[in-house]
This record gives sequence, C-alpha cells and structure tokens, in this order.
Amino acid sequence: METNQRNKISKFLSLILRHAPEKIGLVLDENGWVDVEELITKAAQDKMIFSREELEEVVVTNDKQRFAFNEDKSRIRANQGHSIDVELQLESREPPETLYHGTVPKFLESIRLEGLKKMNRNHVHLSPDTATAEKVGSRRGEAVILVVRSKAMYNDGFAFFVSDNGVWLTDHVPVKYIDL
Ligand code: HQG
Repeated sequence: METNQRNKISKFLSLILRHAPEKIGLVLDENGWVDVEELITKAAQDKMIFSREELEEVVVTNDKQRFAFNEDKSRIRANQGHSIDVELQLESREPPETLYHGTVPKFLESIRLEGLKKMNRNHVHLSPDTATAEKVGSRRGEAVILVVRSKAMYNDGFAFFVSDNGVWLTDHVPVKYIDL
C-alpha cells in the first residue's frame, strides 16, 4: 500500500476510534474496542475501503503505534488520544524524574494560571523525551517544551499511566510541578 493511503486510513481510524465512532454507526465498548469485521463493513459504507490485510498493515507500520488489536485480532482500538469516554484499563506506573510536554507560546499564559489540563482529551499527554515533545508542540507552531517534575507529583499522590504506545498520561498537572 502507498504511504498516502496508509496515512489516510490512519487518520480515518483516529477519528472513528478516538472521537466519533457514530459517524459510521459504530459503538465502542467501554474499553474502546470495536469488532474488526464491523469496522471494515461500516467504513466501506462510508466509502473508506480497506481489507483486513491493509488494516493490519496500517496498525503495524503506524509511526506512533496508535492502534492495537486484541489477542485473537477480532477487535481493534486506539491506544490513547480519545475524547470519548473509554476506560483503557491502564495500570498506574511510577514515572521518571521528569516528563515533557510540547506546546506553543499562545497557551503559556493560561498554562501558567491553570497548569496543564486535558482539554478535549481524557488525559494530559506527556512525552518521555524532549524530541517527542518537540514534535507534539510543532503540530501547532513554534514548539515550547515544558518540563514536568513527574516524580515529585507521583510522590505527592498523583497517578500516572503509560499507554501501550509509550505516551505518559495523567489527569492534571498543577503549575507548581511545571518548569516554565
Ligand atoms: C494545551 C498527538 C491552555 C496543550 C500528539 C495542547 C500527542 C492548554 C493543547 C497527543 C492548557 C491540547 C496529544 C491550559 C494544556 N490552557 N492550553 N491550561 N493545558 N493546554 O492535542 O498534548 O498524533 O489535546 O499544551 O502527538 O498537544 O494524535 O494534546 O497544546 O501525543 O496520535 O492544549 O496527540 O498524537 O491539545 O497532544 P491536544 P497534545 P496523535
């Protein structure tokens, strides 16, 4: 499959599996999973045509490993990034000393007042390294990288989770843990 086509399917899957399954008449279960056959059928009705093999190719080659199959590959879900309410059943984990958040200058004033908020998603997303945070911030303009003192937060009782694709997730980062 060509890269273009893969990206098109990946974008489509992000929309359907994270934000708007109802757009093609799908319902995610409480943990975010959908039946693969049903996804393929309903996507095709929406003129997004791909085979099971092509879907597997998109999942395997995806640059950020955004999607995962269950064990017998009968179901698929997004690993993180949802705006709809799903319970990913991630285990709480002890974070490293620091994690990073890539953002843009126009949000800094508000972040200084409110800390990092999850906005439309279910968690605040943090990166394990500055290169990744730089990429995340660059989606919106000139990236600014914030350093989050995650171990201190954890020691103060805040819970952290890691998605299956290595994104650190938490509920809210109060200003006092951010090096601005
Ligand atoms: C900002 C992509 C004002 C925050 C990426 C961010 C990531 C505030 C934006 C993943 C704020 C939310 C998530 C506050 C946070 N006031 N602005 N108090 N607190 N913000 O897209 O972290 O390619 O929901 O800095 O690579 O940018 O989709 O979060 O700029 O991993 O797989 O509000 O999405 O992954 O934006 O990105 P987002 P994010 P995918």
